Amino acid sequence: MDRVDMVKKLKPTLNKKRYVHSVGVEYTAATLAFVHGADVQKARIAGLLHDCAKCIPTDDKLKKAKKLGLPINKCEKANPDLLHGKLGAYYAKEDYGVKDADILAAITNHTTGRPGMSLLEKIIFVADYIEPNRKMIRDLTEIRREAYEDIDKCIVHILGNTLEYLLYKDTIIDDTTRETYNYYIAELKKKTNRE
Ligand code: DGI
Ligand code: FE
Ligand code: FE
Repeated sequence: MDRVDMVKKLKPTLNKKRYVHSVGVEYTAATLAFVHGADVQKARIAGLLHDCAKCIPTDDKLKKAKKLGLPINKCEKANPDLLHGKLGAYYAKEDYGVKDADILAAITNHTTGRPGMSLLEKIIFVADYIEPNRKMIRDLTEIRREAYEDIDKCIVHILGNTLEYLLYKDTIIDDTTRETYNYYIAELKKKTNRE
């Protein structure tokens, strides 16, 4: 499916703010792919579609994930909005004809990240957070600079701030979010030890 057809399908499933955000993630992911040497077209598709399941009502997210037999952890059960990545990858494949496993993984893992992300997964995780339509959040100027200069450092910064925010909100935190944070802290340490 080409971009025009994807947009035709995607637009009516999202509210205006979410559509504008998706296009923002698409072109931000393209710029990151340029800088870091990833496939620009893949980055665009993953960025455009990453939130394609976001606007499904919360209860329906859980119902659909169950019906599809997707793995659902405790945190996702308590907070089914977290399932929009997994569901999004399913729709990207079934409704938008995306076959590329790396694009599907980038959509699946864009909210929590995961230890050992591919470059494309990192790009979508970061682009989601820094795209220009995001309201100004703490450290965003610095995080945007890190995104282009040291993407692993940027990931640690994003996850650190996200974990702090989630702790402050006193909501349940997905194990993967913490595991990803710890993994990339260790990666940064390895890098500085080598220098
Ligand atoms: O879909 P977006 O809003 O563009 O961004 P996203 O997919 O990163 O989702 C952001 C939301 O997910 C934000 O409200 C924080 C929340 N989130 C991220 N990790 C966790 C989490 N919420 C819980 N409860 N637990 C997590 O580990
Ligand atoms: Fe999302
Ligand atoms: Fe998003």
